[in-house]
Amino acid sequence: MNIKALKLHHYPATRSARVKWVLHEVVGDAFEVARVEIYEGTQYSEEFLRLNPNHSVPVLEVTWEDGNTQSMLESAAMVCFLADAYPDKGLAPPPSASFERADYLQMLHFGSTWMDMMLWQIRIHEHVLPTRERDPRTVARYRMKFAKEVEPQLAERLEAGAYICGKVFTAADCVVGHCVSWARAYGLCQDDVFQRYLSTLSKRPAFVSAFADARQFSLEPPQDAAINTLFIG
Ligand SMILES: N[C@@H](CCC(=O)N[C@@H](CS)C(=O)NCC(=O)O)C(=O)O
Repeated sequence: MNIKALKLHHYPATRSARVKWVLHEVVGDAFEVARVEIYEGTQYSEEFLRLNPNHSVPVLEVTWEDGNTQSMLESAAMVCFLADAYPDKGLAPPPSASFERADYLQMLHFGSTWMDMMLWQIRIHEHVLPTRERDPRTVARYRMKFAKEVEPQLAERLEAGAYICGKVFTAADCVVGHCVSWARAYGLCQDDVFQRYLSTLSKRPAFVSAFADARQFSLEPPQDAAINTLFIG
């Protein structure tokens, strides 16, 4: 069935930016964006919780040609879905038993689970949890693990090819690229190879559109922000 409309619930530079990037790659500007003020706690409103009980962005509403609307709640699923839904854009090796498809899925999910998990722990223990709940050991553990284990794996790939899966840009770059940029905000991924990677990615018009609002994001929520009392992990 054909997709009739797409609507992204988004907050600048967060995980919804990965999906916004892929949306710009596949449909240009032909999708709706609803900004969710996550520092003001809009994601905990009854209306938003009906859409996403996990109180988070992104949410992607997909309206099908029969008029039904479906909500997707996981950024990696959205990225994969969109790349496959618009095969003419060449963002993913076709879903078949191939080395390229296996490698693409491996890297997309390495970004969305393994890298993301470490960055999220650093983020909440450095910036989001109430001070009494922050654990410096968790931050130290994941900073060390990211630098010692993740960075060399990425660097080896990026030294062999401009993109995370080799010579061709794929939707896996939208996830890994977002995580690399996130990591750099924490002083990780500082080697030249990562700078080169982001410089290559940032030349894409879809990247420019997706991150045009990124400066509106601050790592630290304002002191009086509602999220400081509402956030539950
Ligand atoms: N599994 C989700 C995680 C989404 C997520 O945690 N989003 C954060 C922003 S990056 C959020 O909206 N947090 C708000 C909150 O939990 O209060 C995905 O990757 O799509």
